[in-house]
Amino acid sequence: MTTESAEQEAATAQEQAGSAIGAIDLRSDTVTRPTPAMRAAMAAADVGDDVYGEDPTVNRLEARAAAIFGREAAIFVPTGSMGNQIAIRLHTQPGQEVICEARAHIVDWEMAMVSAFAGCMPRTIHAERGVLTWAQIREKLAPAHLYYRAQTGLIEIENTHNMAGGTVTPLEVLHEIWAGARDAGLPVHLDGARVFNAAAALGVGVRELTEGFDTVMFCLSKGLCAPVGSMLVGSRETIGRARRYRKALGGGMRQAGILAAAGLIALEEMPQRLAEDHANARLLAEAVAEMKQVEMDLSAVQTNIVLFGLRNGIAAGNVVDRLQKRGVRASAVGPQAIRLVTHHDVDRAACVQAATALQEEIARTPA
Ligand code: TLP
Repeated sequence: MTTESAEQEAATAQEQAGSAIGAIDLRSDTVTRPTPAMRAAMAAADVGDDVYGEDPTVNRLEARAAAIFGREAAIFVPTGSMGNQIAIRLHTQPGQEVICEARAHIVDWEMAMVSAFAGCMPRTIHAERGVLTWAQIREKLAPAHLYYRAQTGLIEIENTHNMAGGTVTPLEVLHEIWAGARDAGLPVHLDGARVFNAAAALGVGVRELTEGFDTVMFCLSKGLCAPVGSMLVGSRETIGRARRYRKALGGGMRQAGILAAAGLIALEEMPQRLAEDHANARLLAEAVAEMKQVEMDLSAVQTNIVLFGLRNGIAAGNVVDRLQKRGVRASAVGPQAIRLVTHHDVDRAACVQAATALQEEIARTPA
């Protein structure tokens, strides 16, 4: 077989399989691939055994993350889920409650580890657009004098809020939560998987946006394009204890500097371009918002996520299947709900193309 026909065959197979490669992949910003600069840095990374604390590139990444967030320490973890679960375990005792929003990632997508690992129960609150307020949280605090009631151990906030559609919790709302939690003597953890998106949308720095949290988890592997990795930042004492839990969960990586090298570029160079993703999300949202088959609140589209409902019994799965045949990938996140996520690997032209495909396929899909 000639090289040309082998390539042709691979391309056809890929097309038939609906492969993400070559498609306009709006399923998530987790699909971003490392940039050429990241690949070069990974190849050249200086490494050592990080379980011995001897990987210079991991140490550099942790120091930079701590400095950027204005904290004493940071730890590199393989995933955002692991970072969140370590934090929850750190702040709580088995038998306590964790107050969080009803659609929080720690509830829906972290394999019940709040219960299985920390031994706690999520005490959920449905908040409009996923934005929890101190007034709502205060109502759910377990009164400390009731010895026969599970006690509140932790408050958890997600900013941006993924399943509410990438919505942003503003700084003044956070200030109230931080002050209330401090008065109540409760720790607050941030699932900041996309905190750089929140910061870009609000026009504030991540340090200011997170200063009142006891711990912050953020992902390098989503819109910031690193292939793998998240960070947990906090006090020296807290992060010291986090190292034990990371190891317990099997997250003690060895020459992890290969990954941290990409993480450093993600942290230093990629946040600056997130506004582009937000503008592209806006373009997609505006393309479908006015359709009679679509239910969407445009003002809830604040960052790189577009979440919308379908009316008239149109199944999200059917729309997603039709889009895939046209080389556009989207996620059905409910029987009649679709999520689109913009990122580095889909440029403006791709989003324009996706917007047309969306309009046509939503209009054509029968109920
Ligand atoms: N989110 C993924 C899926 O798990 C839903 C996605 O495609 O959006 N916190 C938040 C708010 C997240 O959105 C995610 C991943 C995580 C934590 C977990 O990160 P990883 O995937 O690194 O464990």
